[in-house]
Amino acid sequence: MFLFIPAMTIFTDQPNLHRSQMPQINPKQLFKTAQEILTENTWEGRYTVPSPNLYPYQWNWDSGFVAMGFAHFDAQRAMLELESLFEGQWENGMLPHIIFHSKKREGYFPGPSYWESNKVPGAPKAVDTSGITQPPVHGFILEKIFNLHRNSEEVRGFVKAFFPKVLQLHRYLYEYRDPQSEGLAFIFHPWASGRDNSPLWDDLVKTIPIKPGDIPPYKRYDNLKADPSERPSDRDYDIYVYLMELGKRHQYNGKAIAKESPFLVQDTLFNAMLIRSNEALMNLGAELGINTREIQDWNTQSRKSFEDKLWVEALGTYAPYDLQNEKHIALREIGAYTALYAGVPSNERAEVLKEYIETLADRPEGFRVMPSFDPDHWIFNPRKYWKGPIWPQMNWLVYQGLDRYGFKGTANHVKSDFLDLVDKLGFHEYFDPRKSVADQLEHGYGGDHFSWTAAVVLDFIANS
Ligand code: 9WN
Repeated sequence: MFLFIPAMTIFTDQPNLHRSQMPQINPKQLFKTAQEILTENTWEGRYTVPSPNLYPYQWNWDSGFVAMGFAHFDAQRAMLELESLFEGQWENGMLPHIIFHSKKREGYFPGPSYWESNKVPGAPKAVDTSGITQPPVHGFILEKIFNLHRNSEEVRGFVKAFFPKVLQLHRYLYEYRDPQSEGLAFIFHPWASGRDNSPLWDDLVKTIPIKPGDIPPYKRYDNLKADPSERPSDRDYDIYVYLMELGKRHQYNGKAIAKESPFLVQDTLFNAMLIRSNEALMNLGAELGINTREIQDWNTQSRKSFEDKLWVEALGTYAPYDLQNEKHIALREIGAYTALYAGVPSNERAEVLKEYIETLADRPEGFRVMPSFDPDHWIFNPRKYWKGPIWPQMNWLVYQGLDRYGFKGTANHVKSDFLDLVDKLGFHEYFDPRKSVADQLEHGYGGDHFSWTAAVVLDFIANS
């Protein structure tokens, strides 16, 4: 595909960002490096790993973003990425968070043999997978690929054939993960939120008692490959293992897990992605002549429940709901702001969300937007994984939401802050939001050569 990328400065109409402070980036170079990263992170010609050293398998929502990145320069690879990912889909529709195409690779816990997916009826026979899922981004990624290649018969054919797989994933979420039929799917593991050690889960997991013998011995690799001070704690990992063991005992059956799991959460990001993906499927249905009545009914209810149940007036934002303890997890955190992309908030609420994001940009100590957690909370940590750093795919989602509601200046600020970080600090997993600190660093945090960082750069630059 031919793509014209003009030399440019990322402009923003954000009033508080003066022209002299506007980041100068080299979009052609960034675009090229991003292409190289996705190509080099693709293994066996068919699937892409998030980061070759740290995460050596195919991950669920990472591959969604990867497919979007490829769609900007190689439609075949975009389609193959989704196809290889959905090779891991279970018969009941569940899409696992990791697909272990290559069993021989080691150096990640929990690896292919941990999950025992091969013992679960309806799990794929040809490939091992994990037993939990991740935010359902695939509907809107499919729509993205379609929109970029709407004149290609091959892509149209692919999208039409692929549509039922995404539909089946959504049907699984409504059937197995929504015991009260509220239209809000639950997750039973922090990893399924995509935001592993977010402070959101801290209080809840503290209530989970782990007695000796409750969890098997295990060996972490993540803290050997990335700076351990940035990674989740050992106690976090014990909880992750405890909840995986619980899932394994029930063969990962959502209905059975709902009765027992101490961690049962209707998450903001997870449900915002479901709603946005429902909407994308409805749009695709209209384009391709597919009946979407069932999806429309789901989505009407999901949108209403999200608005009614997850909004916390005192915070002025949405918050996940803890189903076991029947209360909000009332903390200010980035997942809530992705509701904008799902088109959920009323204009009044959208304004409140946008204003908060602007206050982040205006802080006297100098922040890039948008940190993953509330910088005014004592637990905020700008280096520690999901407790504060800026994450590429989250910035992309927040950008899309602001843009959808017409908040172009704030949206462009989010985009330009992110591109500026990658330009200065490389294609890392996450970044320090404090300008004074990040500008003195030589690289970002976590894994390097990171796939969704590349994918987000490709999409941002192609649409600039
Ligand atoms: C567990 C791959 C994944 C992302 C998640 C991110 C991190 C894994 C880990 O890496 O989680 O799934 O081992 O820490 O939190 O969002 O999909 O990039």
